Amino acid sequence: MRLLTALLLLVIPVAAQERDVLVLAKTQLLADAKAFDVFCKKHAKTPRSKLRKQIVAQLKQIAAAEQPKILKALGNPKNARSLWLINAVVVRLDAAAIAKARAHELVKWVYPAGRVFPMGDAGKVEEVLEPTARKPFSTDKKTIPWNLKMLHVPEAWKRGARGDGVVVAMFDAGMNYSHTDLRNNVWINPDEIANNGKDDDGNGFVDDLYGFNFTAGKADVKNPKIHHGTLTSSIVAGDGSGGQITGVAPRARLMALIANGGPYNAARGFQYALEEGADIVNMSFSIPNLGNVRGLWRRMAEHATCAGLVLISGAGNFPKEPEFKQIRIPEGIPCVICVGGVNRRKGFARFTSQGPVEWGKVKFYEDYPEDAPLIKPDVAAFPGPGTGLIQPGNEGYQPENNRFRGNSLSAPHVAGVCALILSVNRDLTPWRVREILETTAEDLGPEGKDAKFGAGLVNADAAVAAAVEAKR
Ligand SMILES: [Ca+2]
Ligand SMILES: [Ca+2]
Ligand SMILES: [Ca+2]
Repeated sequence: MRLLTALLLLVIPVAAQERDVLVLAKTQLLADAKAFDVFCKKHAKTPRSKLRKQIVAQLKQIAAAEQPKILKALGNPKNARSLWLINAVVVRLDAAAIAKARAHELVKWVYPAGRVFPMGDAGKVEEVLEPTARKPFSTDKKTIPWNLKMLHVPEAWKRGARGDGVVVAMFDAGMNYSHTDLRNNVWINPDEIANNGKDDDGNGFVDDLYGFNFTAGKADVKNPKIHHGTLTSSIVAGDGSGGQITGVAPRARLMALIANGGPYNAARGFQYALEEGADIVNMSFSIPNLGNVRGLWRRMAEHATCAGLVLISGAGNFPKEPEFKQIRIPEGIPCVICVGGVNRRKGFARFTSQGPVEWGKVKFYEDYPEDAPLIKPDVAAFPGPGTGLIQPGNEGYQPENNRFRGNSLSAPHVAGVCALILSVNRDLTPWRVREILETTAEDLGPEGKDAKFGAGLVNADAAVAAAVEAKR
């Protein structure tokens, strides 16, 4: 009897066939596959700060014009959620309603939405950090790990590039913001009062002090079980308070966003980053086998880039996958800076995914076919083992022979270098930042940009010099 009940419970939701879908509307900021490159050319000289304002406003306008009509056509479903990064609504529909939505003239495509986070009690953040006055930056009596030295980071600091004024959003598994070396660099939402159960700044999220956990609908971004985001954050902006400067950009700010679970959560994360003033997003995830859904991710990434976000992701650790399958989403998206892995001897880190990437069969794009693919990665950095890292607890460092390795560690090096670049030239567009990274990198392997090293090992000093030069 008990077994029968269990079976019924399993069967009923399937029979109802309701699922969360993302209904993409017809009108989008970028009309077709070529539109992103056209946009970049058109806005070659537009300051990034102006792009942010202009494009966010334009995206919201596009969403407001079409979505009420689509929702009406769908019978105004309960709990519909609107997105503006892309013009789309997320709704729970049964099979018949999905078919109806697909056929509607204002609907471009219907995608799976992934997990949709609950909005309810957002809980409390464990520690409320008070903004503190900063001491002048100094490397005196501080240790600097080999990986930062090999990327010529200390020379870039000497030029005055330390990440000041730049916010890096970490799309990761959370962050221990209490660590001695991170706490001075945590982004703090200036208009949100912590732990009062209210959305004081009216941005749609209750008590979002350091970012938000979109996956669980929670305010706290600390994750005592998974240390991944704490380690990646320390490579971006560990400030050396405890004696070792692990961060490439020791004066940048870290925004913590937990946005895994699918495209809906990621879209909310991007929107949050755009509205709350993040400049860079470091993405620590890699999703395989998405088929046409790759196009949805590309659309989100292209729109975010148009609005002035620099997007970065590691190449992944899947060298056993077949050609074209090793570099996934989001790092396989043309506008996302994909970071490959180099070992301490400047050789290829063998656990690293290689390009190229194809887009030949992806709905709405159909460029970069297998016989003329996209070269990825774009640049390379150090995935470990043995890079300078903090301990996941509240203080201290990993030993120099630590075994942490993976391209989740190579990407934040580049996110840090991008923060250095933007700290000396804030208004560079994301595509110009990427161009500077590539043209100043140290070419490795076969001559020119290749499918193992991209344009080569990033050189922070040369990149910062080029960013200063670009101002003139
Ligand atoms: Ca809020
Ligand atoms: Ca509050
Ligand atoms: Ca090369």
